[in-house]
Amino acid sequence: MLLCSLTLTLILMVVSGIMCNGTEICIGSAGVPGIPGSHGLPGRDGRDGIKGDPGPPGPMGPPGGMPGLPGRDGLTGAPGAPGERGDKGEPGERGPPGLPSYLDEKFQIMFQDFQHQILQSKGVLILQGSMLEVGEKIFATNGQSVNFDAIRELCARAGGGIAAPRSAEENEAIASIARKFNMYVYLGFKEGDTPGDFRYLDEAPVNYTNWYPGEPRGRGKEKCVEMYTDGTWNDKNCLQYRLAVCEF
Ligand code: MAN
Ligand code: CA
Repeated sequence: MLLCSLTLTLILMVVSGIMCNGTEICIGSAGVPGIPGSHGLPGRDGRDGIKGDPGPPGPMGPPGGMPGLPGRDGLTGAPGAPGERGDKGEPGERGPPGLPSYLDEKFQIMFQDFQHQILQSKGVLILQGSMLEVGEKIFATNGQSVNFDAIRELCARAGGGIAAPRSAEENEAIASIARKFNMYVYLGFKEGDTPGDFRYLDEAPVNYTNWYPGEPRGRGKEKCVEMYTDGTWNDKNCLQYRLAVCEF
């Protein structure tokens, strides 16, 4: 039996290419790989994975479901049109008395500034030759020649009136403007219902005249008065173009 198993070991060693020396230490070459074993049993379930992304929305359900809950409030609407103007409120209580203007430093500075600006403007206009100062009065022209009504309007818009001389001095000032522009000037007079009854535009009778010899001779048909460049006057129709000279 022992002999039999030794022999078998020896045969197996030789067949599998194992060479041994006398002290039973063997050096063999690798054997032929065996045939693959059969599949094992399925393993145990692994641990749960991480949560996946939400899926796409599903298709719309069939009609006839229950009405949903009311939606959230909409956005705030555009502001409405402004309301009507309210009634004027009661006047407030009277404030404490202010300083007299001559003591109020701010007022003084503002006043001096106004004065300075007015003098500057006056200086520019006088230098331009479009303005003349006679006593309390200022005569000025813009160089335009238009009819009598247009001059009245133009002067009123400027805050004055059409030039109406009340003295020889004022008359000469207007005449010098007429000469400078080489144009006749309509004066601030109008004839009343009685021919030859010329009046200031406020109906007051004229207190100074400088008619050209023989004038007025329009016998009620020439309702306006023009000034020649020598300063004398002529009654004339009101529709000529004459230099606009205003007084302030
Ligand atoms: C024209 C007009 C009149 C004026 C005479 C003077 O006819 O200007 O107003 O009186 O000339 O000759
Ligand atoms: Ca005349």
